[in-house]
Amino acid sequence: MLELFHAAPSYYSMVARLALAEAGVATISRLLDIHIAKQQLSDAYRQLNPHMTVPTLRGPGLLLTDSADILAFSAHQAGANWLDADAGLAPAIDQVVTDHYAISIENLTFSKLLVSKPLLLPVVKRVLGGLSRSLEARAEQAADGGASLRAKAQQDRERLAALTDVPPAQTLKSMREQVHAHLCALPAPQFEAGLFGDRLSRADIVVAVLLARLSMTDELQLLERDDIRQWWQHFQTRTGFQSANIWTRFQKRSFVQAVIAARHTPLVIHD
Ligand SMILES: N[C@@H](CCC(=O)N[C@@H](CS)C(=O)NCC(=O)O)C(=O)O
Repeated sequence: MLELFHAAPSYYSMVARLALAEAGVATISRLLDIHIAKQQLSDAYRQLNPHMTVPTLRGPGLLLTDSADILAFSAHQAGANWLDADAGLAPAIDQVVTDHYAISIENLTFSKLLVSKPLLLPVVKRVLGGLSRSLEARAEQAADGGASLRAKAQQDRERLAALTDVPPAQTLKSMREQVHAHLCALPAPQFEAGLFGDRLSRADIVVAVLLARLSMTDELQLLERDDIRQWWQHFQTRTGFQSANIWTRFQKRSFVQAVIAARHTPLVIHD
């Protein structure tokens, strides 16, 4: 049986959850608290996923540590049920997926948050600054030399720089432009079908999760196309979508429940 290590509110976990659900791949849910207990930074999880991010998919002879790989795995499992199997459509589907992954969801989400709540900036600075210092300190003591911890510390410094070197309003403006261009370039879907035809593809998965995030951050006005709006309305009624716990708004209660549930996740990573 496959195990999916993920976090309830995490964007890339949602990509993995939706892809696996729509492809009909069953997994055991292993919830992590990446916000408060920061279980992704534990040594146990680091051995599984050196990037210390969610999602991770593990099974017999399988270890995928990036949502794009889990998405590709799901497409492979779905076979002819997804349009990725159609060689003629593959380049166009790839293009949508590549353009999607070129969007920094973190910059979009955080710049919006900081524009709406500027008083949070010192808190974000303190948290990210503290994190990189503690990762560096752990790297000094790490039995394996601590390369992955140093890389993560560097990533946190870069995250901080992205939020502080450029005013959040300016970041938000350029993120809006990028997302708007991405949505404008999507193909014209048929109603009640996939973006590329009569079945789903990896493109449907990433666009659905992106629209869910736009909805959660109150940025859905970036979607000006009626055809994609209709596709999105219908997509949300799918059983796969409903079972994948895709957040279209911030769910305070679910957030707390997931944090509590994550305490019971066995983080003994090695069998
Ligand atoms: N490229 C990775 C990015 C994963 C990622 O950044 N996940 C976020 C949650 S959406 C995370 O784990 N953040 C916690 C951290 O970086 O410490 C993927 O697509 O899986």
